[in-house]
Amino acid sequence: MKVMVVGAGSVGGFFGAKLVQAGIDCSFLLRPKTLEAVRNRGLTIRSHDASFTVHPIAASDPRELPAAELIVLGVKRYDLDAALEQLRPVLTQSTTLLTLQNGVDTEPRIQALLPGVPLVGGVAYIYSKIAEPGVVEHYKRGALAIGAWEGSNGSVALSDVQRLFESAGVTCPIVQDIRRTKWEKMCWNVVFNPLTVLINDRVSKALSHPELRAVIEQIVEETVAVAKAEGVALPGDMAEKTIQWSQEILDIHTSMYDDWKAGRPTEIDHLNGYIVQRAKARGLSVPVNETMLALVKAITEPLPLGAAVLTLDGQVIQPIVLDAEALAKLPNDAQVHDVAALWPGMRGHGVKVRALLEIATPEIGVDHVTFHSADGRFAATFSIKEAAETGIVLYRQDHQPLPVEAGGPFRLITPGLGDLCANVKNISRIEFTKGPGRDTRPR
Ligand SMILES: Nc1nc2c(c(=O)[nH]1)N[C@H]1C(S)=C(S)[C@@H](COP(=O)(O)O)O[C@H]1N2
Ligand SMILES: [Mo]
Repeated sequence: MKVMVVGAGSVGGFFGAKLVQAGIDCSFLLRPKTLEAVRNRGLTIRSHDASFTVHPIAASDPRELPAAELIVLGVKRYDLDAALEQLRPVLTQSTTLLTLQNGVDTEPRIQALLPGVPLVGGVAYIYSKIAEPGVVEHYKRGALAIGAWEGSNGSVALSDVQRLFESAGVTCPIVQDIRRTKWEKMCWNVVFNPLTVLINDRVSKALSHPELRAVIEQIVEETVAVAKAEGVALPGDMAEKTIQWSQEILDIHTSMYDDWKAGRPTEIDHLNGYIVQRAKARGLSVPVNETMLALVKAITEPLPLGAAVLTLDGQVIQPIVLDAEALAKLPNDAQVHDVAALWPGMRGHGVKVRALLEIATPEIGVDHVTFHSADGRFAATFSIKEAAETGIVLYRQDHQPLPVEAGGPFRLITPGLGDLCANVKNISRIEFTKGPGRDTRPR
Protein backbone atom coordinates (compact mmCIF):
# COMPACT_ATOMS: atom_id res chain seq x y z
CA MET A 1 0.00 0.00 0.00
CA LYS A 2 1.29 3.46 -0.91
CA VAL A 3 1.03 5.87 2.00
CA MET A 4 1.30 9.65 2.37
CA VAL A 5 1.64 11.26 5.78
CA VAL A 6 0.58 14.88 6.18
CA GLY A 7 2.78 16.64 8.71
CA ALA A 8 5.89 15.52 10.56
CA GLY A 9 4.89 16.72 14.01
CA SER A 10 4.57 14.69 17.16
CA VAL A 11 1.95 12.36 15.66
CA GLY A 12 2.54 12.28 11.88
CA GLY A 13 6.30 12.40 12.33
CA PHE A 14 6.41 9.45 14.70
CA PHE A 15 4.00 7.07 12.96
CA GLY A 16 5.22 8.01 9.49
CA ALA A 17 8.86 7.47 10.44
CA LYS A 18 7.94 4.03 11.81
CA LEU A 19 6.40 3.15 8.43
CA VAL A 20 9.44 4.36 6.50
CA GLN A 21 11.75 2.49 8.85
CA ALA A 22 9.80 -0.71 8.14
CA GLY A 23 10.38 -0.26 4.41
CA ILE A 24 6.84 0.82 3.61
CA ASP A 25 6.31 3.12 0.64
CA CYS A 26 5.51 6.27 2.60
CA SER A 27 6.03 9.89 1.56
CA PHE A 28 5.47 13.13 3.50
CA LEU A 29 3.57 16.31 2.74
CA LEU A 30 5.32 19.04 4.74
CA ARG A 31 5.41 22.76 5.32
CA PRO A 32 8.37 24.48 3.68
CA LYS A 33 10.34 24.84 6.93
CA THR A 34 9.95 21.19 7.92
CA LEU A 35 10.52 20.11 4.31
CA GLU A 36 13.88 21.85 4.22
CA ALA A 37 14.92 20.22 7.50
CA VAL A 38 13.81 16.74 6.39
CA ARG A 39 15.50 17.06 3.00
CA ASN A 40 18.76 18.16 4.60
CA ARG A 41 18.90 16.00 7.70
CA GLY A 42 16.14 13.42 7.37
CA LEU A 43 13.36 12.79 9.88
CA THR A 44 14.67 11.79 13.28
CA ILE A 45 12.81 10.10 16.12
CA ARG A 46 14.63 10.42 19.42
CA SER A 47 13.49 7.96 22.02
CA HIS A 48 14.81 6.22 25.14
CA ASP A 49 15.37 2.81 23.60
CA ALA A 50 15.90 3.33 19.88
CA SER A 51 16.53 6.64 18.16
CA PHE A 52 16.55 6.53 14.36
CA THR A 53 16.58 8.71 11.26
CA VAL A 54 14.80 8.06 7.98
CA HIS A 55 15.05 9.87 4.65
CA PRO A 56 11.57 9.78 3.09
CA ILE A 57 10.35 11.35 -0.14
CA ALA A 58 8.83 14.70 0.85
CA ALA A 59 7.29 17.76 -0.79
CA SER A 60 5.19 20.82 0.00
CA ASP A 61 2.83 20.11 -2.87
CA PRO A 62 0.98 16.77 -2.84
CA ARG A 63 1.06 16.67 -6.66
CA GLU A 64 4.82 16.17 -6.45
CA LEU A 65 4.39 13.02 -4.34
CA PRO A 66 3.57 9.47 -5.51
CA ALA A 67 -0.19 8.87 -5.61
CA ALA A 68 -1.18 7.33 -2.27
CA GLU A 69 -3.94 4.88 -1.40
CA LEU A 70 -3.83 5.89 2.25
CA ILE A 71 -3.29 9.45 3.46
CA VAL A 72 -2.55 9.75 7.16
CA LEU A 73 -3.63 13.14 8.51
CA GLY A 74 -1.01 13.95 11.12
CA VAL A 75 -1.75 17.66 11.51
CA LYS A 76 -3.30 19.46 14.46
CA ARG A 77 -7.04 19.94 14.32
CA TYR A 78 -6.68 23.69 13.77
CA ASP A 79 -4.63 23.01 10.62
CA LEU A 80 -7.10 20.48 9.20
CA ASP A 81 -8.97 22.78 6.81
CA ALA A 82 -5.79 24.06 5.22
CA ALA A 83 -4.42 20.52 4.84
CA LEU A 84 -7.63 19.30 3.15
CA GLU A 85 -7.61 22.24 0.77
CA GLN A 86 -4.04 21.39 -0.17
CA LEU A 87 -4.88 17.71 -0.66
CA ARG A 88 -8.01 18.35 -2.73
CA PRO A 89 -6.28 18.01 -6.15
CA VAL A 90 -4.89 14.54 -5.37
CA LEU A 91 -7.97 13.02 -3.72
CA THR A 92 -9.85 10.35 -5.67
CA GLN A 93 -12.34 7.60 -4.82
CA SER A 94 -9.39 5.28 -4.24
CA THR A 95 -7.65 7.53 -1.69
CA THR A 96 -8.59 6.89 1.93
CA LEU A 97 -8.01 9.47 4.64
CA LEU A 98 -6.99 8.24 8.09
CA THR A 99 -7.77 10.77 10.83
CA LEU A 100 -5.59 10.87 13.94
CA GLN A 101 -6.72 14.22 15.36
CA ASN A 102 -7.78 14.73 18.95
CA GLY A 103 -11.42 15.53 19.54
CA VAL A 104 -14.51 14.22 17.82
CA ASP A 105 -15.15 16.86 15.18
CA THR A 106 -12.55 15.96 12.54
CA GLU A 107 -14.56 13.41 10.54
CA PRO A 108 -17.75 15.52 10.36
CA ARG A 109 -15.60 18.43 9.20
CA ILE A 110 -13.97 16.31 6.47
CA GLN A 111 -17.36 15.00 5.34
CA ALA A 112 -18.65 18.58 5.15
CA LEU A 113 -15.68 19.85 3.13
CA LEU A 114 -15.12 16.75 0.97
CA PRO A 115 -18.43 14.89 0.72
CA GLY A 116 -17.99 11.21 -0.09
CA VAL A 117 -14.25 11.06 0.49
CA PRO A 118 -13.28 7.58 1.80
CA LEU A 119 -12.50 7.77 5.52
CA VAL A 120 -11.05 5.59 8.25
CA GLY A 121 -11.33 6.90 11.79
CA GLY A 122 -8.28 6.71 14.01
CA VAL A 123 -7.07 7.53 17.49
CA ALA A 124 -3.41 8.02 18.41
CA TYR A 125 -2.14 7.14 21.86
CA ILE A 126 1.26 8.71 22.15
CA TYR A 127 3.23 11.26 24.08
CA SER A 128 5.84 12.92 21.93
CA LYS A 129 6.78 16.41 20.89
CA ILE A 130 8.63 18.37 18.25
CA ALA A 131 12.16 19.19 19.36
CA GLU A 132 12.92 21.11 16.17
CA PRO A 133 11.71 20.82 12.55
CA GLY A 134 12.39 17.24 11.45
CA VAL A 135 13.13 15.98 14.97
CA VAL A 136 10.47 14.37 17.16
CA GLU A 137 11.10 13.34 20.74
CA HIS A 138 9.11 10.27 21.70
CA TYR A 139 8.53 9.68 25.41
CA LYS A 140 5.60 7.37 25.98
CA ARG A 141 3.31 4.94 24.19
CA GLY A 142 2.88 5.00 20.42
CA ALA A 143 -0.20 2.98 19.55
CA LEU A 144 -3.22 3.51 17.32
CA ALA A 145 -6.81 2.34 17.17
CA ILE A 146 -8.76 2.43 13.92
CA GLY A 147 -12.30 1.76 12.83
CA ALA A 148 -14.80 2.19 10.06
CA TRP A 149 -16.46 5.61 9.99
CA GLU A 150 -20.22 5.45 9.69
CA GLY A 151 -21.47 6.75 6.37
CA SER A 152 -18.12 6.36 4.67
CA ASN A 153 -16.56 3.39 2.96
CA GLY A 154 -12.81 3.32 3.13
CA SER A 155 -11.32 2.32 -0.23
CA VAL A 156 -8.76 0.25 1.65
CA ALA A 157 -9.62 -2.65 3.97
CA LEU A 158 -9.30 -1.92 7.69
CA SER A 159 -7.34 -5.15 8.07
CA ASP A 160 -4.82 -3.89 5.49
CA VAL A 161 -4.35 -0.65 7.42
CA GLN A 162 -3.92 -2.65 10.60
CA ARG A 163 -1.38 -4.98 8.96
CA LEU A 164 0.49 -1.97 7.60
CA PHE A 165 1.04 -0.40 11.02
CA GLU A 166 1.59 -3.68 12.85
CA SER A 167 4.31 -4.61 10.32
CA ALA A 168 6.00 -1.38 11.47
CA GLY A 169 5.71 -2.39 15.12
CA VAL A 170 2.78 -0.10 15.90
CA THR A 171 -0.11 -1.71 17.80
CA CYS A 172 -3.26 -0.95 15.82
CA PRO A 173 -6.42 -2.70 16.96
CA ILE A 174 -9.58 -2.40 14.88
CA VAL A 175 -12.39 -1.22 17.15
CA GLN A 176 -16.11 -1.77 16.65
CA ASP A 177 -17.10 1.82 17.29
CA ILE A 178 -14.27 4.25 16.57
CA ARG A 179 -16.51 7.24 17.26
CA ARG A 180 -17.03 6.01 20.79
CA THR A 181 -13.29 5.33 21.15
CA LYS A 182 -12.65 8.93 20.10
CA TRP A 183 -15.14 10.19 22.69
CA GLU A 184 -13.36 8.12 25.35
CA LYS A 185 -10.06 9.76 24.53
CA MET A 186 -11.93 13.09 24.35
CA CYS A 187 -12.86 12.64 28.02
CA TRP A 188 -9.19 12.48 28.93
CA ASN A 189 -8.32 15.43 26.69
CA VAL A 190 -11.02 17.79 27.98
CA VAL A 191 -9.77 17.16 31.51
CA PHE A 192 -6.00 17.10 31.35
CA ASN A 193 -5.26 19.42 28.45
CA PRO A 194 -6.83 22.48 30.08
CA LEU A 195 -5.88 21.52 33.64
CA THR A 196 -2.17 21.21 32.84
CA VAL A 197 -2.30 24.71 31.33
CA LEU A 198 -4.27 26.18 34.23
CA ILE A 199 -1.98 24.73 36.92
CA ASN A 200 1.09 25.14 34.71
CA ASP A 201 2.21 21.64 35.65
CA ARG A 202 2.00 17.94 34.87
CA VAL A 203 -0.86 15.46 34.99
CA SER A 204 0.25 14.11 38.37
CA LYS A 205 -0.19 17.55 39.95
CA ALA A 206 -3.74 17.73 38.63
CA LEU A 207 -4.45 14.44 40.33
CA SER A 208 -2.76 15.24 43.60
CA HIS A 209 -5.37 17.63 44.98
CA PRO A 210 -8.65 16.21 46.25
CA GLU A 211 -10.46 19.42 45.30
CA LEU A 212 -9.44 18.93 41.68
CA ARG A 213 -10.91 15.40 41.69
CA ALA A 214 -14.36 16.92 41.91
CA VAL A 215 -13.54 19.24 38.99
CA ILE A 216 -12.27 16.30 36.92
CA GLU A 217 -15.41 14.28 37.65
CA GLN A 218 -17.62 17.20 36.73
CA ILE A 219 -15.85 17.80 33.40
CA VAL A 220 -16.22 14.12 32.48
CA GLU A 221 -19.86 13.95 33.60
CA GLU A 222 -20.72 16.97 31.45
CA THR A 223 -18.86 15.42 28.52
CA VAL A 224 -20.62 12.08 28.95
CA ALA A 225 -23.98 13.89 28.92
CA VAL A 226 -23.10 15.69 25.67
CA ALA A 227 -21.84 12.42 24.12
CA LYS A 228 -25.12 10.77 25.05
CA ALA A 229 -27.08 13.59 23.42
CA GLU A 230 -24.91 13.07 20.32
CA GLY A 231 -25.80 9.36 20.29
CA VAL A 232 -22.64 7.97 21.89
CA ALA A 233 -23.06 5.91 25.04
CA LEU A 234 -20.02 6.11 27.32
CA PRO A 235 -19.53 3.92 30.42
CA GLY A 236 -21.07 5.08 33.70
CA ASP A 237 -17.66 5.05 35.39
CA MET A 238 -16.02 7.18 32.70
CA ALA A 239 -14.48 9.61 35.21
CA GLU A 240 -12.85 6.71 37.08
CA LYS A 241 -11.55 5.27 33.77
CA THR A 242 -10.19 8.67 32.74
CA ILE A 243 -8.21 8.96 35.96
CA GLN A 244 -7.05 5.34 35.56
CA TRP A 245 -5.62 6.05 32.09
CA SER A 246 -3.46 8.75 33.61
CA GLN A 247 -1.49 6.36 35.76
CA GLU A 248 1.11 5.54 33.10
CA ILE A 249 1.47 9.13 31.94
CA LEU A 250 1.54 10.89 35.28
CA ASP A 251 4.74 12.78 34.66
CA ILE A 252 3.78 14.26 31.28
CA HIS A 253 2.54 17.65 30.31
CA THR A 254 -0.05 17.52 27.52
CA SER A 255 -0.12 18.58 23.89
CA MET A 256 -2.10 21.67 24.89
CA TYR A 257 0.54 22.56 27.45
CA ASP A 258 3.26 22.03 24.82
CA ASP A 259 1.35 24.09 22.23
CA TRP A 260 0.94 26.90 24.74
CA LYS A 261 4.60 26.91 25.80
CA ALA A 262 5.73 26.78 22.15
CA GLY A 263 3.52 29.80 21.32
CA ARG A 264 1.30 27.77 18.97
CA PRO A 265 -2.51 27.91 19.00
CA THR A 266 -4.17 25.28 21.20
CA GLU A 267 -6.93 22.82 20.30
CA ILE A 268 -9.23 24.19 23.04
CA ASP A 269 -11.96 25.18 20.55
CA HIS A 270 -12.14 21.56 19.36
CA LEU A 271 -12.02 20.02 22.84
CA ASN A 272 -13.86 21.87 25.66
CA GLY A 273 -15.03 24.42 23.08
CA TYR A 274 -16.74 21.67 21.10
CA ILE A 275 -18.45 20.35 24.25
CA VAL A 276 -19.73 23.86 24.99
CA GLN A 277 -20.92 24.34 21.42
CA ARG A 278 -22.79 21.00 21.27
CA ALA A 279 -24.24 21.54 24.75
CA LYS A 280 -25.66 24.90 23.67
CA ALA A 281 -27.19 23.34 20.57
CA ARG A 282 -28.83 20.66 22.72
CA GLY A 283 -29.90 22.81 25.64
CA LEU A 284 -27.49 21.18 28.09
CA SER A 285 -25.52 22.98 30.75
CA VAL A 286 -21.75 22.40 30.93
CA PRO A 287 -20.46 25.09 33.31
CA VAL A 288 -17.09 23.52 34.12
CA ASN A 289 -16.23 22.94 30.46
CA GLU A 290 -17.27 26.52 29.81
CA THR A 291 -14.95 27.71 32.57
CA MET A 292 -12.05 25.63 31.19
CA LEU A 293 -12.64 27.11 27.72
CA ALA A 294 -12.73 30.69 28.97
CA LEU A 295 -9.68 30.40 31.24
CA VAL A 296 -7.49 28.57 28.72
CA LYS A 297 -8.32 31.15 26.06
CA ALA A 298 -7.56 34.00 28.45
CA ILE A 299 -4.23 32.40 29.36
CA THR A 300 -3.07 31.25 25.94
CA GLU A 301 -4.51 33.64 23.37
CA PRO A 302 -2.96 37.03 22.64
CA LEU A 303 -5.16 40.05 23.33
CA PRO A 304 -7.45 40.58 20.33
CA LEU A 305 -5.93 43.97 19.59
CA GLY A 306 -6.05 45.94 16.39
CA ALA A 307 -2.95 46.24 14.26
CA ALA A 308 -1.96 49.53 15.93
CA VAL A 309 -1.42 49.76 19.67
CA LEU A 310 -0.51 52.40 22.21
CA THR A 311 1.32 51.26 25.34
CA LEU A 312 1.20 52.96 28.73
CA ASP A 313 4.36 51.89 30.56
CA GLY A 314 7.35 53.05 32.58
CA GLN A 315 6.86 53.47 36.33
CA VAL A 316 3.40 51.99 36.49
CA ILE A 317 2.04 49.05 38.48
CA GLN A 318 1.17 47.22 35.26
CA PRO A 319 1.82 48.25 31.63
CA ILE A 320 -1.37 48.55 29.57
CA VAL A 321 -1.81 48.08 25.83
CA LEU A 322 -4.62 49.92 24.06
CA ASP A 323 -5.88 49.95 20.51
CA ALA A 324 -8.16 52.45 18.76
CA GLU A 325 -11.20 50.43 19.76
CA ALA A 326 -10.22 50.73 23.42
CA LEU A 327 -9.86 54.50 23.01
CA ALA A 328 -13.29 54.66 21.40
CA LYS A 329 -14.75 52.89 24.44
CA LEU A 330 -13.63 55.64 26.84
CA PRO A 331 -16.53 57.73 28.15
CA ASN A 332 -18.17 60.26 25.86
CA ASP A 333 -16.96 63.23 27.90
CA ALA A 334 -13.40 62.07 27.20
CA GLN A 335 -13.95 62.10 23.43
CA VAL A 336 -13.17 65.13 21.28
CA HIS A 337 -15.36 64.71 18.24
CA ASP A 338 -14.03 67.54 16.13
CA VAL A 339 -10.61 68.85 16.96
CA ALA A 340 -10.91 71.70 14.43
CA ALA A 341 -12.95 73.59 17.06
CA LEU A 342 -9.85 73.69 19.27
CA TRP A 343 -7.19 73.79 16.59
CA PRO A 344 -8.33 75.37 13.34
CA GLY A 345 -7.00 73.51 10.32
CA MET A 346 -6.47 70.25 12.22
CA ARG A 347 -8.87 67.46 11.34
CA GLY A 348 -9.72 64.42 13.41
CA HIS A 349 -11.33 62.74 16.36
CA GLY A 350 -9.44 62.23 19.59
CA VAL A 351 -9.54 61.40 23.23
CA LYS A 352 -8.45 63.62 26.09
CA VAL A 353 -5.07 62.68 27.54
CA ARG A 354 -6.58 63.20 31.01
CA ALA A 355 -8.86 60.16 30.50
CA LEU A 356 -6.08 58.14 28.92
CA LEU A 357 -3.65 58.69 31.81
CA GLU A 358 -6.31 57.69 34.33
CA ILE A 359 -6.30 54.15 32.93
CA ALA A 360 -2.80 53.55 34.25
CA THR A 361 -1.83 53.21 37.91
CA PRO A 362 1.46 55.12 38.30
CA GLU A 363 3.85 54.36 41.13
CA ILE A 364 3.87 56.83 44.03
CA GLY A 365 5.91 59.91 43.13
CA VAL A 366 5.40 59.69 39.37
CA ASP A 367 4.74 63.18 38.03
CA HIS A 368 5.72 63.18 34.34
CA VAL A 369 4.75 61.46 31.12
CA THR A 370 6.71 61.19 27.89
CA PHE A 371 5.12 60.64 24.49
CA HIS A 372 7.40 58.57 22.25
CA SER A 373 7.11 58.26 18.47
CA ALA A 374 7.07 54.68 17.13
CA ASP A 375 10.40 55.18 15.33
CA GLY A 376 11.98 56.07 18.70
CA ARG A 377 13.37 59.31 17.27
CA PHE A 378 11.03 61.91 18.73
CA ALA A 379 9.89 62.35 22.32
CA ALA A 380 8.22 65.10 24.30
CA THR A 381 7.91 65.11 28.07
CA PHE A 382 5.33 66.97 30.18
CA SER A 383 4.26 67.15 33.76
CA ILE A 384 1.17 64.98 34.23
CA LYS A 385 -0.79 68.12 35.11
CA GLU A 386 0.24 69.87 31.89
CA ALA A 387 -0.42 66.82 29.72
CA ALA A 388 -3.81 66.20 31.34
CA GLU A 389 -4.88 69.82 30.93
CA THR A 390 -3.93 70.32 27.30
CA GLY A 391 -3.33 66.97 25.59
CA ILE A 392 -5.53 65.19 23.08
CA VAL A 393 -4.60 61.96 21.32
CA LEU A 394 -6.06 61.90 17.81
CA TYR A 395 -6.92 58.42 16.56
CA ARG A 396 -9.55 58.84 13.84
CA GLN A 397 -10.20 60.96 10.81
CA ASP A 398 -13.39 60.75 8.72
CA HIS A 399 -14.43 57.63 10.71
CA GLN A 400 -11.25 55.84 9.63
CA PRO A 401 -8.04 55.14 11.54
CA LEU A 402 -5.88 58.29 11.52
CA PRO A 403 -3.54 57.89 8.50
CA VAL A 404 0.20 57.68 9.11
CA GLU A 405 0.69 60.77 6.90
CA ALA A 406 -1.51 62.71 9.33
CA GLY A 407 0.55 61.48 12.30
CA GLY A 408 -1.52 58.35 12.83
CA PRO A 409 -2.42 55.88 14.03
CA PHE A 410 -2.04 58.01 17.20
CA ARG A 411 -1.00 61.65 17.36
CA LEU A 412 -0.62 63.91 20.37
CA ILE A 413 -1.75 67.50 20.00
CA THR A 414 -1.62 70.12 22.75
CA PRO A 415 -3.90 73.03 21.83
CA GLY A 416 -3.37 75.97 24.10
CA LEU A 417 0.20 75.08 24.98
CA GLY A 418 1.52 77.35 22.29
CA ASP A 419 4.24 74.90 21.34
CA LEU A 420 3.98 73.42 17.86
CA CYS A 421 6.83 71.06 18.61
CA ALA A 422 4.68 69.46 21.34
CA ASN A 423 2.57 67.51 18.86
CA VAL A 424 4.10 64.08 18.60
CA LYS A 425 3.18 62.15 15.47
CA ASN A 426 2.94 58.33 15.26
CA ILE A 427 3.09 57.79 19.02
CA SER A 428 3.31 54.20 20.19
CA ARG A 429 4.19 54.68 23.84
CA ILE A 430 3.36 56.90 26.80
CA GLU A 431 5.96 56.49 29.49
CA PHE A 432 5.42 57.46 33.15
CA THR A 433 8.45 58.78 35.08
CA LYS A 434 9.45 60.47 38.30
CA GLY A 435 10.75 63.81 37.04
CA PRO A 436 10.97 64.75 33.34
CA GLY A 437 11.76 62.03 30.79
CA ARG A 438 13.33 62.10 27.35
CA ASP A 439 12.62 65.17 25.28
CA THR A 440 13.97 65.72 21.77
CA ARG A 441 12.04 68.90 21.02
CA PRO A 442 14.18 71.62 19.46
CA ARG A 443 14.47 74.58 21.76
N1 LIG B 1 7.10 61.64 15.31
C1 LIG B 1 7.46 62.96 15.21
N2 LIG B 1 6.62 63.88 15.65
C2 LIG B 1 6.95 65.21 15.56
C3 LIG B 1 8.22 65.60 15.05
C4 LIG B 1 9.08 64.56 14.59
O1 LIG B 1 10.17 64.80 14.12
N3 LIG B 1 8.66 63.26 14.69
N4 LIG B 1 8.56 66.91 14.98
C5 LIG B 1 7.84 67.85 15.88
C6 LIG B 1 8.08 69.24 15.59
S1 LIG B 1 9.56 69.90 16.10
C7 LIG B 1 7.13 70.03 14.99
S2 LIG B 1 7.36 71.70 14.79
C8 LIG B 1 5.87 69.45 14.52
C9 LIG B 1 5.67 69.71 13.05
O2 LIG B 1 4.37 69.35 12.73
P1 LIG B 1 3.83 69.41 11.24
O3 LIG B 1 4.66 68.43 10.46
O4 LIG B 1 2.41 69.02 11.34
O5 LIG B 1 4.04 70.82 10.79
O6 LIG B 1 5.77 68.04 14.69
C10 LIG B 1 6.35 67.56 15.89
N5 LIG B 1 6.11 66.15 16.01
MO1 LIG C 1 9.26 72.29 16.01
